[in-house]
Amino acid sequence: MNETQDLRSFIRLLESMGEIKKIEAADWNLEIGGLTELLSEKRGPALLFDRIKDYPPGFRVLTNPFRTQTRLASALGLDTNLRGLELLNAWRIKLRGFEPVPVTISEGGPVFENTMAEGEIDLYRFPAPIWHELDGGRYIGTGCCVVTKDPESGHINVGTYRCMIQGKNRITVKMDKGKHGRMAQEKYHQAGRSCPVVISMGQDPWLFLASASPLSMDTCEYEFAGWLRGEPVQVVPGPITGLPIPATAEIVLEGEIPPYEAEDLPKEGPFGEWPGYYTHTTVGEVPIMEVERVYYRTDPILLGVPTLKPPNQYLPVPLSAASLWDQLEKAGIPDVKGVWGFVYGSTGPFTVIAIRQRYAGHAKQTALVACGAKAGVVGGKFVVVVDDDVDITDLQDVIWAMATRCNVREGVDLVKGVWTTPVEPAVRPASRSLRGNTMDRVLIDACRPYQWLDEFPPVNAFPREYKQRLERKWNL
Ligand SMILES: Cc1cc2nc3c(=O)[nH]c(=O)nc-3n(C[C@H](O)[C@H](O)[C@H](O)COP(=O)(O)O)c2cc1C
Ligand SMILES: [Mn+2]
Repeated sequence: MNETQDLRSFIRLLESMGEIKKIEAADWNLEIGGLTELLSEKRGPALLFDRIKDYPPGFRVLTNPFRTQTRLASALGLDTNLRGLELLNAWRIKLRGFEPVPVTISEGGPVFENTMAEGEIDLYRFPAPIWHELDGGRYIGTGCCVVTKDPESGHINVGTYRCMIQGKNRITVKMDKGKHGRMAQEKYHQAGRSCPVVISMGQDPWLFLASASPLSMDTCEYEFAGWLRGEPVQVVPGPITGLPIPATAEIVLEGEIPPYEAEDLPKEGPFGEWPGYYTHTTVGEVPIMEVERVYYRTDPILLGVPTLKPPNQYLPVPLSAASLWDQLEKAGIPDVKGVWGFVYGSTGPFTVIAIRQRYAGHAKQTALVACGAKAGVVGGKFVVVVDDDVDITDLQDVIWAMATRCNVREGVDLVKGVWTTPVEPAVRPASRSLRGNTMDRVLIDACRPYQWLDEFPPVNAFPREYKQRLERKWNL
């Protein structure tokens, strides 16, 4: 690779593919968010906003970077003609070959072209949008990468957690409990120390994908990004924290999260979240970062990846379904032919799994494992298991299978009290607990009953191959 692989080279690639549109003079207050949602609905091009109202030309925002399967496949280094389950499966197979690619350390980089030092810091100098109508503030961090270091092991973690501007030099960083960055932060605070943090607000797409992916605790997202893009990520030790800063990032904040009491923390949210609601607004819960330095490239580009109401989502295929597929196989479920999700900020809320049934109880076993497996648990509610003649990426086909093959009394189960996400809308506000909440699961076996499979009525549709022959014969 001759060219630096940064956000700018990705934008040039999108230009050469005809997959990006420039928009001038939009307002950071709702218009950028509205246009992002509209073009996401249309599965349109990526959007590069320039000459944003109230801001100097060159201070830009990029949104919808991966909204089409062509763009996503290209970023994942896969065949850009792959679609649906084939694209998901190609990603799953590629993931098996993951080998960490360590970072290289350089002395400087474009990110240091401009600096705001203490006293000069003003986060409002960047065109952070109000993304959705009821948002409680300006979210500068949506397509962001939060870098932390475990004080015991020295392990570096990079995670995407939403960040709201709370003042010229203060932002809340919503690392939910159990997330890797949060666990590192808690260790510093238990020792009475501040947690050093670096946040990149615009960076190459591979680092963002790594940062937003559910990787294991011992995987460093920088090393995953290096593998994904085929060359090491270049980092520069942060002048204040020593934490690795991506050399070609667009905007980077460096500072710390001091130990806090609940009364020190402001209101966070509301924010239009991935299930499609403004659910999780809190006061006194979300950690706050004191920003001590800001570094940015000349004409910086903020990467905006706002969560949107389903079926809009920043990815055109539910990539996390690949992890659930693997976890089912690791749990010993044979003949899983595909996994898909329909409310896929995560696979959980409505998961569909196709199997080739091999024995009595196979379908129930699949549903039980899926509702507890790590990759299926977040926001989980419905797990549907179907035979592999059903196209699980087509909701009509899934509903047809549920409506016709499910023998309701035998095929539907309720599992109570499973782990869930803080953004679950169906937990009453007064019942929300700081210790987290649970949600029940409905397991739906929509497979033809294995015990009398041979007696089940045949499907009333011509085979696809026959119809393809007809198409060719009559040139249809
Ligand atoms: C656009 C976007 C926003 C996200 N916002 C949050 C958030 O505010 N809090 C959170 O805990 N996870 C959020 N996530 C999910 C995390 O990025 C994801 O769980 C990731 O694996 C976290 O990294 P970690 O496993 O190293 O903790 C978001 C993901 C995306 C794509
Ligand atoms: Mn991690």
